[in-house]
Amino acid sequence: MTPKLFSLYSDKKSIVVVIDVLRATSSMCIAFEKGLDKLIPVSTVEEALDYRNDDRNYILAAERNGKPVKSFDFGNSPQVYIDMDVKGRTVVMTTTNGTKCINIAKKDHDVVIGSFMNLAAIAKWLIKQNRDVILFCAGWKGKFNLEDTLFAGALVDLLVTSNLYDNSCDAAHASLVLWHYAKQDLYGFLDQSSHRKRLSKLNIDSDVNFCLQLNLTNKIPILKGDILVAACE
Ligand code: 3SL
Repeated sequence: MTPKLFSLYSDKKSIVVVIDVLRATSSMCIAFEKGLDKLIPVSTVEEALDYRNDDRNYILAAERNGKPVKSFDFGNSPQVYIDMDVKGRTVVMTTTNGTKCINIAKKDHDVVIGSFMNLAAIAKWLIKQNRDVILFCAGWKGKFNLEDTLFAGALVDLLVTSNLYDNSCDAAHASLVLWHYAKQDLYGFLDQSSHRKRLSKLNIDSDVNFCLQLNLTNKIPILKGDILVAACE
């Protein structure tokens, strides 16, 4: 439920699904849906800037506290990828929480990226892997958040109803209860959530609606070394 808890669950063998639905992992999913070739998730702005003068012509994306970071090509809005031609390109991305969690998880685990946009696809893909799964909610600066927990609940629901998975964890059970409670109106349920309010203040509420769309893609961003590439369900 938070990055601070991750070490308690890390077992060095499960597949880890990193979840940051507002907005990092949604941006990643939609970018691959639009044909992105590779995405390099880095933890710091400095690491991202190191790619700037590379002649491979990277697209540089950086967000801190919800805002785009000055001198980068853009921030972390998933909607920028809709009209952008990213076919064959590589994005270097750093975000407040999501990219950091990917880099924490990759030390000991295989990592894939989940968001409402690839919910059904990632569930099917995980079921085929026949391995234990840890759902890693990015939260906000180490703290719990509602939106990632809701997505975790949606994924738990699909995994458990496949009958191949047993849910042996109270955090997963709580996320499932929350998902069942909220699934008819995710946007309304998040009305009082801290990150929806944060994004509202920045006038980017439309990103929240965008990120709550289910099953827009069957692409599953998967980490190979330090680079995310697209697998398909
Ligand atoms: O923290 C993150 O990784 C971001 O997704 C936060 S934001 O939605 O871009 O503000």
